[in-house]
Order: sequence, then structure tokens, then C-alpha cells
Amino acid sequence: MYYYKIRHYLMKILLREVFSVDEIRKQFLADLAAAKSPQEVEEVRIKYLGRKGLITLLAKNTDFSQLSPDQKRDFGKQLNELKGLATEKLAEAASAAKSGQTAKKGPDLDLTLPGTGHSLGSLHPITLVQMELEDIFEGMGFMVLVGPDVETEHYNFDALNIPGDHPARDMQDTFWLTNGMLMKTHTSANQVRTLEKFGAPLRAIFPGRCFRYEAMDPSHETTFYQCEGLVVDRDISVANLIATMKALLGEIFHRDATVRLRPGFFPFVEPGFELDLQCLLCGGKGCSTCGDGWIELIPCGLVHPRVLEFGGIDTSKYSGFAFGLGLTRLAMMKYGVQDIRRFNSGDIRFCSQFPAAV
Ligand code: FA5
Repeated sequence: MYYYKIRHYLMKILLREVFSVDEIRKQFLADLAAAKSPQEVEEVRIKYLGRKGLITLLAKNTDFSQLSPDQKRDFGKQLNELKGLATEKLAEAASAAKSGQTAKKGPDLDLTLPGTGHSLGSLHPITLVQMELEDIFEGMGFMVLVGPDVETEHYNFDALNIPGDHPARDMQDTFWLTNGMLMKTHTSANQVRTLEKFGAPLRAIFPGRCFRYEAMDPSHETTFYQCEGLVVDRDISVANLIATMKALLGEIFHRDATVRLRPGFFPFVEPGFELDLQCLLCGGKGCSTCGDGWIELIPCGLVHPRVLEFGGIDTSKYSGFAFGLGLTRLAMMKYGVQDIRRFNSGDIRFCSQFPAAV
């Protein structure tokens, strides 16, 4: 009898405790739902998980020695779940209350501070000079064309009267690809393709990048730009060539530039000339960029009849002139750049200092 009384008493305690776990959970969730500010959430934490909190005391006040192993396990499990739930929900509520408070307070915004600047970037100096050249030549009725960087041996050499055994090939050593093509060594490579495509009469420029395998110095790069010009019409003579070059230089430098014309040999022109510009960096005295005071700028000449024939032009009716302006060197002279290697340096401080309109 005594044994049953004790058992009944223990069961009551256990039932009360189990009931309490549920009750406490419900009460806890209700209290937490009502807590809006961080302070209120903290009060809920103290009420349930503080040193004298309900969940803490529930664990402390239960006499586990009075419970059977099964009862211990069940009760312990429920208690742990409740603790875990309370801890998790309190953390969530605390951060929600904190961000709610921030939102209510509004962002720290000072409308008087200066804005963040965005750089629009700038055009590369070679692009600027190329655009200027295109404008000048379009004004004279020239088409602006583009040729490929990777060329066939035919267009780069053979069709320009430079067969495989011609010594002129040595002056333009280049990068050959494994498929027999090459990186174009000069914009002249586009001459015959243009003649084939457009026929005569014709006025065109084709600016582009050229590649040569050569030692670099202040005026020589392995990758540089040229701007080719090609005019084919009836009665074209050296006088037309010189007049066009004069108009070009006057427009590009906006001042008198001293030039000299001397004979030059290129297998694809006859006669051929070198048009040199007196160095604008040293005024012709001689410097590390030019050497002797002159810059080789625009080789030119009357188009060789064989080249016209390669392009399918009737040489009994038409003649032409061509020039191959050193665009990168022109940019050096125009902007006072002493070393050609700066153009490909990728240094944004260098590239961004050139004015778009000159
Ligand atoms: C030629 O490339 C000929 N195709 C030009 C030509 C066209 C002649 C039409 C006649 C008729 P040249 O190798 O000299 O020629 O180069 C022409 C210009 O390109 C030079 O005057 C120079 O201004 C520039 N140039 C040549 N090699 C380099 C280099 N390594 N770095 C920078 N600029 C160069």
C-alpha cells in the first residue's frame, strides 16, 4: 500500500512536470510574440532562460533520482527541446527586433556629402588620332575600310610585287602562323583586296594594326598602327599625291610642319618616296626619339602597274597613288610622346591624359 502511494505521488510530480513543459512552451511563445523591442526580447530571455528563469528552474527543481530510466529520458528530451527552441527563437527575435529598430530609425544618410564619382574612361590616343584622320579623309571623299589582322602571304607580299625571294621581305620580318598565314606587316596588305572588291575609280583609307618581329626602341614597336591610303583614277600623278599629303598634314597639326620628300624604294610603288617630318619633339636638332632630327612618317608613291593588274584594274585607263602613314608615330609627334612603347603599356595614367577634341 505504502509502495503504491509513493508511486502515485511520483507520477503526479512527473505529470505536473510534463504538463509544465507544454505550458511553459506555450507561454514562452506568446510572450516572445508580444516582445517587439530588443529590451522586451531580453526580458523574455531572462524570464525563461535567466538564472531564475522558468526553464532553468524546471530543470533544477526536478528530482531526477525519483524517475525511472524511461521517464528520465522522456523528460530530459522534452526539456532539451524546449531549451533549444527557446534559445533559437530568442536569437531570431533579437535580430528581428534590432533590424526593425534600425529600419524605423532610417539609414545614416547625409545628403550634403559629395557623390561618388564615376569615371567615363577615355579614348586611347591612337584611337583619337585615327578618328581625326578618318574625319579628314572622309571630308576628301575617301571610304574608310578595315582589313584583317591575320593575312595571307598573297595579299601581304606576293600581290604587292614582293615574291618569296625578294629582299624587301627581309625588311618586314613577321609572325607566321602554323597554317601558313601571317600577322599583317603593313596596311598595304589590304590594297589588292580593296581593288578586287571596289575596282576603279577608288579613294579609300584603311587604318589598322601591324605586326613586325623587330627590336623595340623609342620609335619602333612590334605592334603599331598605320593608315594606308589608296587612290585610283584617271590621270593620277605625283602632284595629286603631294597635294593630298599637304592637305593632310595641315589639318592634322593645325600649323606648319616641316617635311622633306626623298626617294624611297617599295616594290609596290613606282616612283616611291619617303615623306619625313621634322621631329616636333626636338625641333629637328636630333633626340633619342628621332636620332637625326627627322621622323619617317609617310612612305608613298604611284601604285606599281603590276599591283593594279593583280587587283584587276585596267592600267591603260587608270593609275593611282598610295601611302602608308605611320599612325603611331603621328600620335607621338602630335602629343609629344617621346617613347612609342608607352602606347602599349596599358598604363591608364598615360592613356587618359589626351584630350578628345584638339
Ligand atoms: C610600309 O610599311 C609600306 N607598306 C608603306 C607604303 C605604303 C609605301 C604605300 C608606299 C606606298 P614602312 O615599313 O616604312 O613602309 O612603314 C611605314 C611607316 O610605318 C613608317 O614610316 C613608320 O612611320 C611606321 N613604322 C614602320 N615600322 C614601325 C615600327 N616598328 N614601329 C612603329 N612604326 C613603324
